[in-house]
Amino acid sequence: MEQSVFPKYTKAWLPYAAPAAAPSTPEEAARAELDNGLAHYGFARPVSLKTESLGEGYRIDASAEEIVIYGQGAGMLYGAFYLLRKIALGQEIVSETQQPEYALRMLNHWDNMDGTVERGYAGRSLFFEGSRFHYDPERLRFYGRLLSSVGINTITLNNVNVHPPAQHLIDDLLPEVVKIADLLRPYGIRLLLTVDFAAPTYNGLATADPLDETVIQWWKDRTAAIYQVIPDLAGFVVKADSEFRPGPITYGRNQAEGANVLARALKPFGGTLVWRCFVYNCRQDWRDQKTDRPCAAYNTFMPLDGQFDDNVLLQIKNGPVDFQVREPVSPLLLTLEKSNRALELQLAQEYTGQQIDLYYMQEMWQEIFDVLPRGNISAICSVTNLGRDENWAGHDLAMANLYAYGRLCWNPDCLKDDMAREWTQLTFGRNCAAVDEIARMLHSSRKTYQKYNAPLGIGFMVEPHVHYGPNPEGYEYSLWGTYMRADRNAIGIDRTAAGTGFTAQYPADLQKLYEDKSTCPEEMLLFFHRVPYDYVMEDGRTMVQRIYDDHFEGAEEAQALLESWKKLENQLPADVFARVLAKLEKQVVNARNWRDITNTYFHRYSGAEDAKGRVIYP
Ligand code: GCV
Repeated sequence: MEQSVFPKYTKAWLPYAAPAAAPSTPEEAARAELDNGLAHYGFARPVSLKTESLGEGYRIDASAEEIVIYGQGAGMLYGAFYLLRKIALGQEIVSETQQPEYALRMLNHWDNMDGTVERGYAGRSLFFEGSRFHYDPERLRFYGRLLSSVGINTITLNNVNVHPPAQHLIDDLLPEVVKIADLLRPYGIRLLLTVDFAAPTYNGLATADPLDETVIQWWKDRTAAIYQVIPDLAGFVVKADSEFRPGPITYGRNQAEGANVLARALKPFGGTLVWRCFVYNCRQDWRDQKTDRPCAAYNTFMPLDGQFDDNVLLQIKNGPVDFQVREPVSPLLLTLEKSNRALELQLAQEYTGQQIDLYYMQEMWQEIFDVLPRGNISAICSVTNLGRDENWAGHDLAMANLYAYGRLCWNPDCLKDDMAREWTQLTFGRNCAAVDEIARMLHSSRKTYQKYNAPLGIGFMVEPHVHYGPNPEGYEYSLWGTYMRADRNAIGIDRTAAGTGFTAQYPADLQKLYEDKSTCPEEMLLFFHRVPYDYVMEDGRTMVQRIYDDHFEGAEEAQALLESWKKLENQLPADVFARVLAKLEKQVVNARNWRDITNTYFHRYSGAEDAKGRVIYP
């Protein structure tokens, strides 16, 4: 493998030198990180590492001149990274013990073996090219360091849509997977393999029916063979019966019957079966007013609550539709009681600006945790935003999302702190003059994007397939169940008891809140209700005037982000400055397009003039 074919890459938030030699254990990695990190930050006190079994946690004793980090395996490495972070941020070092909130802190790559990344906006795959493994081992070690430094401990390599030849990652291509597992193990990172539910049929069986004895045996044998070579495999991930993927329904079985067969094959080895709940009818007819896509996951999985084995983890997208700019929390996350649940987020900015537009996610996650009782989920997962681009995430500032995500998985309490500021200080230096401004830009970015994007909880007003750029009716007459049904009087779908009944899926307090237009949070008004253009909002504006105002303001704020950035030219490395500048210039154009197309669209339907007389194109 020629190194020269691989691009260089930035050090992201780990500015000190990477260890010269590849560590073979997390303890070795911890020592190497400390040696380089302490020297880089000029930290004078001695630091030692001592073994103590604390699971993945660690204990810091700072009571004497010598600081001692106690831990074992990955726990020791997490302790070393934690201490280095505190030093980098200039925080007081105190004696304390830390444990992660969730055992599985996962990152899902949607990488294909041809080198493309589904919904990837940061270049080609870090792992694959030309239908084979193709990677820079040094870069993957750096990737391991980045993930470990924020506590992410589990990854999938390949897309949940398993495209050939990735179905062979569990058999013929397994020796190559083993190499990646070996490379990342010293960073405390375990692999999950994304498998195709129909895998037995690619291996000579006539069916993948989960109740067929030969199929059951096939999964057991294959799983045992995999654990022979990757004994610490975290388990499998499956996208079943979703967007044309095979699953138990294909064979007349239900989701629990399908999941349990794979879970039982994993059970003897302590593996987890991560089963995605993104199941809905993707062949809907827009003329059908009864089927309502947000209802789908709950309708499929709630009746099966209690039927999944204890090593099945149901992975549920944060919203009931599909990672839209603004959605309520998925009711399934709040109502399942007898099944293990994982929250699925999307760092990849599929609908949130594709790593061209700035969109910082901390506040969005905070809103989820505001309604999700602690303990309701036992794991967190996110679709990654990484690729082979020099700056890892395509947009330099999008790395703040990965950083905050890792910190969130370790402990959601971090959302109360300013993760944007922390990331900026670690990346550009604690005393960098741009810190305040960059943190401010990050925090304002989500509101700005929402203002110029689809209004008040409506989704899918985007270019079909690519999902970037405005196209109000791009998905209006499609098969995907993504309608808003605007006409000359109103916009939105009534999802209350009088409409599709979706609100009934929520616990009573939220049901009550969403059911009534006057209590429904305005940002989600058009998600839950069909609302006339002249509906009067809390502040006295009509709904359509609010849409116009938001879109004018959003485009202005995008322009202001660009102007803010221009002032930072001399405070940042020239390459970072130039890359982000180019992104913000594109964002300004994008925001104007959203403003003009959205405003014109609703103006044409409603006939309502803008109260402020601004330009809305006829
Ligand atoms: C991996 C959305 C995306 C698809 C993705 C799917 C999923 O529909 O557009 O690209 O497929 O979600 O989460 O499985």
